[in-house]
Amino acid sequence: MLIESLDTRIVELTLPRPISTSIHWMHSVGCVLVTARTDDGLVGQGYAFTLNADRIGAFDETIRGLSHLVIGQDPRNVGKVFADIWAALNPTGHKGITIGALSAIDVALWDIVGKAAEMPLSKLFGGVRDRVDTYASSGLWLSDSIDDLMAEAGRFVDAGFVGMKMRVGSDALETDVERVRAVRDAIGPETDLYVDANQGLTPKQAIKLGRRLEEFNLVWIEEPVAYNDLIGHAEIRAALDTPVASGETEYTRFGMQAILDARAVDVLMPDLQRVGGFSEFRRAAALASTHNVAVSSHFFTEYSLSLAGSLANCISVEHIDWFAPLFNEALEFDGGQLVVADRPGTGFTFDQSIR
Ligand code: SMN
Ligand code: MG
Repeated sequence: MLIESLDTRIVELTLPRPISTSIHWMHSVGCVLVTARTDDGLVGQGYAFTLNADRIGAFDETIRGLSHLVIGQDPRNVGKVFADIWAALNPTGHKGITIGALSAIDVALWDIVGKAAEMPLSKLFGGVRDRVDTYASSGLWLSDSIDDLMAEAGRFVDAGFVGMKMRVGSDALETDVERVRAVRDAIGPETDLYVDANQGLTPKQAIKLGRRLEEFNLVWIEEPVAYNDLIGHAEIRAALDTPVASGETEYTRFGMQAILDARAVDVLMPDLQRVGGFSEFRRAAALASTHNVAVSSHFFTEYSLSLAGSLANCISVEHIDWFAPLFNEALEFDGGQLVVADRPGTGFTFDQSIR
């Protein structure tokens, strides 16, 4: 079984409305869809994306620039292809666009491996669960008014979500407190509430805000400070009862190891694209387990189910609905949890009519 072709296609998905976090303004996501085909007719898919399609062409170019290391290879040797690409990336580095390209290829090859075995990847990796906790994350933006926050939080509850994430990191601490109080009031004490500061605070600000937010019984405070301020994370973690989550902005097992060694997080949040695909996410989760730290996936809801279904220390999957139009298959919910797809490979295939 050999890979015959590796094709890419760029698709831009417009968000329902322009939105912001403390550091991002977004109106769309640009995606490079990667499709690998074997000589015996199997198809594997993966994608990389950027907010607003910023520099998406550079991702496309980097993926296509690695195709000579993929074409002609047996996809079941995904470990060899990963190692060859890793070695080839050495001069340009193991962060940023290079790793995003490797990740999309890694996901596409694993997708073929699962299809060749006629098994869902969650089972091929060694299944641990067929349902996983999730929380609504495609809403409650910093750009939303308090009335909008309360209305949207109510809609998430009505839709069956048992948890949701709101963004903090407003200009004034009191504004954040007021907004979190409003959402907590809207959803009641039983619904899980997460906050994400998107690195918008200093350690002092985060501790001050975190103390004020303890009364709202948050599941976690995410990226309270700059992603690379690991000492700052650890200080916040020591000062608060509320758990600290981070990791989405770091790359590869080496980045994850530094976070874990610094005792910076209660929950490690690798992002499939930045960590380095299924191969590297699984290594990151193993590293986290040696620190008795839980993992929760960032973005990539559909694909992360393969990981959540097979990683004992994965506690939840972030639910982002932005990428649903890419796929023929819809996510399945059961009592506020996400169902791990019981279809071969990732269980998700691109809708070829998407533009
Ligand atoms: C986030 C990151 C980038 C764009 C939107 C939201 C956020 C999350 O950090 O974790 O969802
Ligand atoms: Mg985040």
